[in-house]
Amino acid sequence: METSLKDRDKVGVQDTVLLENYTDENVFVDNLRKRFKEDLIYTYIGPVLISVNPYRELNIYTKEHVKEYANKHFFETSPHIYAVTDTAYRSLKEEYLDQCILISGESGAGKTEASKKILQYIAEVTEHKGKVEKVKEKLLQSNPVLEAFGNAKTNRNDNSSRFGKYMDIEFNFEGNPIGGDILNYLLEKSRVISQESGERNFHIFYQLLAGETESELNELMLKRDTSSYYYLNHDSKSSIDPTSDQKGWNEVKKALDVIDFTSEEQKNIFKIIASILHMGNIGFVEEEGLSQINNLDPVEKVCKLLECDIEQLKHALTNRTIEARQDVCVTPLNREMAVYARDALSKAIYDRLFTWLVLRLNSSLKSEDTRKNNVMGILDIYGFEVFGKNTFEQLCINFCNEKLQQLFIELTLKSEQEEYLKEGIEWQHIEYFDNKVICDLIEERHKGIIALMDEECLRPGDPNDSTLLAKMNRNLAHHKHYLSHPMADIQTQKIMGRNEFRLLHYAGPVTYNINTFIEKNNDLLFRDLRETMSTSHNSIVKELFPPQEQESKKRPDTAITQFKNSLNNLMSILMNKHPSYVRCIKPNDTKSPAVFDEELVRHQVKYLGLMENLRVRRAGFAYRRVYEQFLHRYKCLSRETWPNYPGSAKDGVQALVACLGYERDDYRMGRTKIFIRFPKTLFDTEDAFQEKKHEIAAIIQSKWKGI
Ligand code: AD9
Ligand code: MG
Repeated sequence: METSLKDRDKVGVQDTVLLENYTDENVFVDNLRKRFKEDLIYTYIGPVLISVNPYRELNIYTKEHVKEYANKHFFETSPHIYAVTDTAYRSLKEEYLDQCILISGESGAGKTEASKKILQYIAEVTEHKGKVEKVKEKLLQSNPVLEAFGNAKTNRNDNSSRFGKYMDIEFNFEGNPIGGDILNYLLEKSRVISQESGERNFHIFYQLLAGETESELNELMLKRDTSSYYYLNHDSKSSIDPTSDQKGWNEVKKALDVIDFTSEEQKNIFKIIASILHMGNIGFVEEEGLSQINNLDPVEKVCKLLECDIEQLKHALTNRTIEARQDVCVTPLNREMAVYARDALSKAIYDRLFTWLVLRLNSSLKSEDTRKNNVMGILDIYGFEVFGKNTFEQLCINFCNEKLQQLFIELTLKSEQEEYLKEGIEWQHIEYFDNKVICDLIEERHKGIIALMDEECLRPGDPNDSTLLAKMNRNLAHHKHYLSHPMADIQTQKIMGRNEFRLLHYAGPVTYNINTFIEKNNDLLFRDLRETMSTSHNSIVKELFPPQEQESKKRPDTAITQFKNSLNNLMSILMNKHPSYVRCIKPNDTKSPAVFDEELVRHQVKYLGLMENLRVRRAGFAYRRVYEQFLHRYKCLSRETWPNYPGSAKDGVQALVACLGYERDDYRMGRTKIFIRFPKTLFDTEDAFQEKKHEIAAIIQSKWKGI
C-alpha cells in the first residue's frame, strides 16, 4: 500500500519509482537508509526487489507471513521476497510460464539466504504429502550438502558460497514440485590449497575432523587436530566455533542420507576428502634440480585411500611426460614444479568431486515425469567484484555480470515494450546504456580478450603474463572500454601499474592485474597425474578421471572458454523464462545490524546498476495499475464514482481522473490499466485519499455516536 506523506518522510517510499528525484543517487540511498532503520529491509524498483541484509533474525519469515503473501497481488502487501516468489509462482501455475529469479549482490549481501527463503516459501505453499513432500525434502537438503563442500569462511562472510549456482525446480500441472536440477559455476578451487589470512578452507574439511567418529577417523588415518594439515589454515583468527562444525557435520550426514547417497558412496567421498588433506602434507626436497618426496607417509595414505599404485603416484608427482610428435619425453620436475603438480592434483580432485556431487544430486532430484513441465529457476551467483587487486577470477565474475546485465536489458525492455503493445499505448523510446559493447570486448570471436588470452596460452614459445598484456594492449588500445597503462593515467588520472589493464564496465571501471592469467587459464594438470588417478579403484575417483580423457589427444578448453560456454548456455536457459530480480545489498562491512554505511551502499547501488534499473523503469511511466484496483481505492474522491460507479471500471477511472484534474500528459489509459507518468500525480491522489479516509471515518464515528 502506498504510504502517506508523513510516513514517507520517516520510512521512505516502498517503491523507488515513486521518488520525485529519481536520478539522484543520494535520494535513492537515503530512501534505503530510512527503511533499513525501521527494519524495512525490502524496497522495490517497480518489480525489482532490493534487499538490504539486516544481519539479525527478523520476525518476517513465519508461516503466518507466508500466508499473508500467498495469493495476494504484488501491491496489496509490502515489499518482500515472498511477494516476488508468489508472483513468479502464480505466473507459473496460472499462465504456465517458466520462471527464473535472478539474485545478485556482493559477497555477504544475502543472496544465498534469499534463495533459501524462496525455496522455503515454495515448500510451504505447496502440497504436504507423498512424493511431493519427498522431493521438497531433497530440494531443501541439497543446500547443506552444497554449502559444506562449496562454502567457506571468508573475511567478508562466514558462510560464503565459493561457486555460482543455478537451480531449477520442476512443477507438475497442479503446481507441486516434482523434481529439480542444479548447475554449478566456477568453484574457487584455489581455496583447497591456500587461504588468505583469517579465512578457511571449504567447511567440509573441518566438519569431517570435528564430527566424524574416532573409529572412522582412524580408518581415514586422520587426526582430529586441524593443525596437522598443511592445507588447513593455521591462523587462529580463522577458527570458528568447533561446535558449529560438528553441527554442520551432522546436517551434512543427514542430508546425504535424505538424498539417497549410499553408505558406500559416502565412504568414498570422505576417503577423497581425507586424501586431499594427506596430499597437502607431501613435501619435496631438491637435489641438483631434481625433486624428491621427503616423507612417504602421506603418499602411502593417499594411495591407500584412493586405492592407486604408490610407485606410479610417486613418479607422477616428480616427473612430467610430454608427447611431442612421435617422441615421448619424461622430464623430472624441480621442487617448485613438484609442489605445483601436487597442488594442481588436489585442486582437480576437489573440483571434479564437487561437480560429481552436483550431478549425483541431480540424479536423485530428477523427476519421474518425462513430460515438458514448467520450471522455476533460482540463480545465486557472484555479483560484481572490485577489490584492491583484481585478477583472473574477478574478470570471469565481472564478465558474468555484464552478461546478466545484457539479459536484464533485453528482457526488461522487451517486457516493457510488450506491455505497452498489449495495453495499446504508444511506445516511447528509452535511452539506456547498452553494455553489449563490453560483452563483445570480452568475448568476441578472434578479437576479444578471451580469444587473445586463449591464443596466447596456446602459442608455442614462452607465453607469459607480460606477453599476454602486451598483446591485449596492442589489439585493444583503440577500444573505448579498454585502457592500457599509459592511457589510463592520462584519462582518469589514476595511477595504474605496468602489469595492469582497466576495463570500463557498465557499472564502473575495474583495474585488473595480469599476473597468473596464463597459468589460471591453462589450468594444467599433468598427464601422469591424470593417468594415475584413472587407475584408482575408488569408484568415484574412477568416474572423475575417465579413461576417455587420457586417450583424447585434443587439448581441453581453457578455463575461461569453459566458463564462457557455460555462461552462454545459462543465458539461453534464462532467455526463455519470465525473470524476477532480487538485488542484495550489504549495509556495512562489520556484519552489524545497526550500521548503514552510506558510502558502502552507494558503491553497491552503482555496481548493481540500480540507478540504471530505475532509469529504464522510469523512462516510460512511473506507475501503472489495473482499473478495478485503482477505482476501488480512490473512488471516494469523486461524487461520480462514490460509492459505486455504474459503468465499466475504465470509464470510472476516466471520470475520476477528470475530476481530480489530471492533465493530458500526466497519464495514459491502456486497455486494462492506467499508466501514470509522474509520482507526484499519484502522491497527490494518495494524500487526498488519506485525508478523505479520515474525514469519512470521523463522519461515521460521529453518526455512530449520534445514534
Ligand atoms: V557470498 O557471495 O555467497 O559470500 P551471500 O550469499 O550474498 O554472500 P549470505 O546469504 O550468505 O550472503 O548472507 C550472509 C549472512 O548475512 C548470513 O549468513 C546471515 O547471517 C546474514 N543474512 C543475510 N540475509 C539475511 C536475512 N534476510 N535475515 C537475516 C541475513 N540475516
Ligand atoms: Mg552465498
